[in-house]
Amino acid sequence: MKKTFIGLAAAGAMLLTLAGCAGGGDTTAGSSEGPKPVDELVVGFAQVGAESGWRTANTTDIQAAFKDAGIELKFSDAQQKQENQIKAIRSYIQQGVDVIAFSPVVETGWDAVLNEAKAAGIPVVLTDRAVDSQDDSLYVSFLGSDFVEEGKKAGDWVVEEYKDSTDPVKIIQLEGTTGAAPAIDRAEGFADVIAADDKFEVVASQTGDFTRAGGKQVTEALLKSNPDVDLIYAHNDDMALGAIEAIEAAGLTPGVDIKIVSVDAVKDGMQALADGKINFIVECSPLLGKQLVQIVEQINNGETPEKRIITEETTFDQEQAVAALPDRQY
Ligand code: GZL
Repeated sequence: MKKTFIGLAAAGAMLLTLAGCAGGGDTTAGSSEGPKPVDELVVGFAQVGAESGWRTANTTDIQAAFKDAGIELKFSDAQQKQENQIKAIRSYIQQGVDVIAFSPVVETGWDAVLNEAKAAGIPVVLTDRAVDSQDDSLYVSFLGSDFVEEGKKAGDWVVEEYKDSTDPVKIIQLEGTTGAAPAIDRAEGFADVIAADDKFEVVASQTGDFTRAGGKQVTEALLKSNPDVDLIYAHNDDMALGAIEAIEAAGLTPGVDIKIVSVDAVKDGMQALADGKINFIVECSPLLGKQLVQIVEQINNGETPEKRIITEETTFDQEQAVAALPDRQY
């Protein structure tokens, strides 16, 4: 699935428009007016929802970063519904904000509203998740993780963990929100790596929508039809934590009878990892606030931000989780 990024020329043209805009909207006084005072900037942020510990940490970090920068942040929670995010973006356009930022709940269906923002001369920044658009003039920058790489890191751990096993390794995959970039890409990266050996078999794969309740429900159902599963690959910690509840309810020991590999490394996931109920977690940092503020300030100054900014992140085994927990920010 091709994800494209803005050509620098188009980005530059959009930035010049903003630098002259009096608060976004349709007044384009050209770049002669220079940047607006930071305390007059207004940014509209359309958040996915509050579905997971990761999302809550992401929201908290972004709100704190804009408060510290003295930049007004208008915030909306779409409750994981694309139509609500589109409504919020349209509202920000109407209000004539200076920059719109959002984390697209799913990859497709954004061209119309992003073209409306472009027509209004309001630059758009993607945070966290990507859109799958053929039109590379619709956003200035995309700040977030490489989810394919995260899936590969999870797969690498599984291949290493079972390198001496000659028996089949049966895997249940708990997918994130259907159509969301992290769900699509984490599945792709993981599948690419475990394809190296046909002893690995994904016997079932189903969405738990990135929620703890979803992870528990799906795991309960899939354990009934796959009682001999060896490992669960969860696209996020919240679904892994739900799977732990289901595994324990089935009288089995998570991390031992059924191993679990997950993504995010939020505090509750790291605690389960330290407790031996999860075996490995690939970090996905939600701390995007400061970098998003920097992108907004660059836009305001008529500079061209990087079109793709990949967040830095690592991985944790059980021992590393014990050591890292005391200092975890989220
Ligand atoms: C990843 C983010 C995902 C997290 C989930 O960047 O979009 O959404 O992995 C969250 O926990 O719900």
